[in-house]
Amino acid sequence: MTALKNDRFLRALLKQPVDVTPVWMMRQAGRYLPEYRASRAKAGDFMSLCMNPQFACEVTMQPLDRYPQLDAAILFSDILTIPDAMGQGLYFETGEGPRFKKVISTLADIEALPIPDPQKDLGYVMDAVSTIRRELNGRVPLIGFSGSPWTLATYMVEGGSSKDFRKTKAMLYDNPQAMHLLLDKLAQSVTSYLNGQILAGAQAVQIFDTWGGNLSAAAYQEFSLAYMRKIVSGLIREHEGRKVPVILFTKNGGLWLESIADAGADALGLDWTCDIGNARERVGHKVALQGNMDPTVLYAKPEAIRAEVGRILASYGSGSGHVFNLGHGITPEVDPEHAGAFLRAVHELSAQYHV
Ligand code: 1CP
Repeated sequence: MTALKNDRFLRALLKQPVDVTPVWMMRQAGRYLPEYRASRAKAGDFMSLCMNPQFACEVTMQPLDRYPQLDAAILFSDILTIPDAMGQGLYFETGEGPRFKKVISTLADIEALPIPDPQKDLGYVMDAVSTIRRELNGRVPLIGFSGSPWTLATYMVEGGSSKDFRKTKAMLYDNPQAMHLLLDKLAQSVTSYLNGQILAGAQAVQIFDTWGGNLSAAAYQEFSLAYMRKIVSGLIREHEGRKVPVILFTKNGGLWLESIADAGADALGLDWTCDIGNARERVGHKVALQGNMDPTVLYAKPEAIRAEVGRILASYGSGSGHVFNLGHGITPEVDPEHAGAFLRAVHELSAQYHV
């Protein structure tokens, strides 16, 4: 394997010294980039991009080619590959988001769900990881990812996106045993899926718990965090002679950072609702932090973006343990020039904190 030419992302996750604060953007390959829209048109649709390792590799590389400041690549795929491999039939209605042909609603549905085998059932993802690693040739580390069991369960039970998670929460409170069985199967599936990605070449992994912050404090512990803790304890933590850092991102999880920091991961992703300096005081002795600029700041002018980057860097303060990112994914309407201004500002303004 080629040695990494830029490893400041991995170093910051392990709180080792860096020259500048590393940066990447959630959803950095996506619809805000004209080159992504062209690739998607060529492939036909979104799932064809994901399922063809050459296309997945092409779109993963697009933001890196455009922005030399990016310190990490993220596998181009989706969290919903797991429910698809469990037989739910994922499809995307143009402009409507994800949908499933088969929805999970009863205990019998859950009992019938298979645990996907990463090689046999999700081989296209493993192939994408190894293809991207080869293409990266040590340029920056590659991040693998999965959804959290709770976040995946919401899509599986609702049949797609939801505003209120009506069916999923009714199942949680009416039939907690069924929900636990579903989450347990998902935790097993996610563990072997992420381990498969690590063996195929992912150098760090992130678990996206996009909807965990929608639970009550008690339900979050029991139905989301417990399963992420289980996954973390089953992950391969060292590969190719290097640590493989694990990042947990619970959107709207700011109230629970202390308990998330105890789940065994190396780093926590923060959305923009918490102050990163305060988060560092609370959990910075245990974990590194990733985040946390409001993605809508990218609609403002480059000077305002730069000021906000400066404010977040100052709030975190000196020393390693911070990976700069947005607090959630970049949105399709953002001007790519503004994303560039954001990335440049992180490197330019952060050197002073690493002397
Ligand atoms: O081209 C298109 O129209 C599809 C848009 C799109 C893209 C670019 C979807 C559909 N997924 C993706 C890629 C994707 N999804 C990545 C790629 C890597 C990168 O960051 O560049 C990642 C990490 C995801 C993860 C993902 N998918 C999450 C968790 C992160 C988050 O944003 O909260 C979730 C919730 C999904 C589900 C999903 N897939 C696609 C959409 C539009 C959604 C969200 C639907 C909803 O809001 O409920």
